[in-house]
Amino acid sequence: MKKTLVLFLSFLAFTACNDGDIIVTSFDFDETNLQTCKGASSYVFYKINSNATESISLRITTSDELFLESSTREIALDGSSNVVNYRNYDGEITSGYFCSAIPPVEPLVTADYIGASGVAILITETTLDDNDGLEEDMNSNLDTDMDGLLNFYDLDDDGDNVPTALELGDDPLNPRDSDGDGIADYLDSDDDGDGVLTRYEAGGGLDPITNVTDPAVGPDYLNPAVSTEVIIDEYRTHTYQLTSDIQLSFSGLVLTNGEEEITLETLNLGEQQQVEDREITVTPEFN
Ligand SMILES: [Ca+2]
Ligand SMILES: [Ca+2]
Ligand SMILES: [Ca+2]
Ligand SMILES: [Ca+2]
Repeated sequence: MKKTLVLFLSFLAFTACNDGDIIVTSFDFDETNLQTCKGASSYVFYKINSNATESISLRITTSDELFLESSTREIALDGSSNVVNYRNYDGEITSGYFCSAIPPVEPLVTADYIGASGVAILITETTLDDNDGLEEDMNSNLDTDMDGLLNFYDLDDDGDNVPTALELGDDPLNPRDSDGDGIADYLDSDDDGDGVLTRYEAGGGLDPITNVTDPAVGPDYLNPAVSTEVIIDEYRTHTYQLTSDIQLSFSGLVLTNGEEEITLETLNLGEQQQVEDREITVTPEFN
């Protein structure tokens, strides 16, 4: 006889009956961290409970990058390419159990509930940061130099090939304005106001800072007395930091193990911070 147990929001404990045997599982994953392994064409999200003899895992088969931009994905479980396993073991397991290509033979799986129906909800929140010293609004679409990198992750906001971090001066709240025209250097394409773009005061290179005619004054782009123009319509290489956090939950998850069936209306596996944390390097096209 098939028995169905429906749990609402509470997963601290449940029991399932099977021909007189009482199977007690803690289903206690609240205290443990969500972890992730990424393979060539799959991801595994898993939690190992505190005594390391139970796990719940989700394997998704996809070659998509799931962590490079903010998104909410609903992934239908099908029992094969996208599948949940809730397992008990006869000994402790470690993250290597999920992250190695060939699972270890020990410990043994003593119970394996397979989740072949329901929906996994994966929320990715991605942050991009140019670390340029400015507090910048991540919701702003401002792209001052129109190079395709929005200001909040563009390390050279005005596209003059002088990094913003080197144009702010000592106080980012009162950024330097060398020519006093009311436009701060980091947003001013002609910093010394001599009529020649800063980008064109680099002696034909990509670094205006090192092009110095008069060492007593400094670089030509900050010396209004020198206005030698060499047209250079190229940007230097940009880098920014990409960081992603994820949240994983399930809706309508049905776990089956032979005749036993457990239905979880919702199951929240919590979050993992910085599942992705990498530096992106890009050289913007000049338009
Ligand atoms: Ca930009
Ligand atoms: Ca700049
Ligand atoms: Ca200015
Ligand atoms: Ca200039």
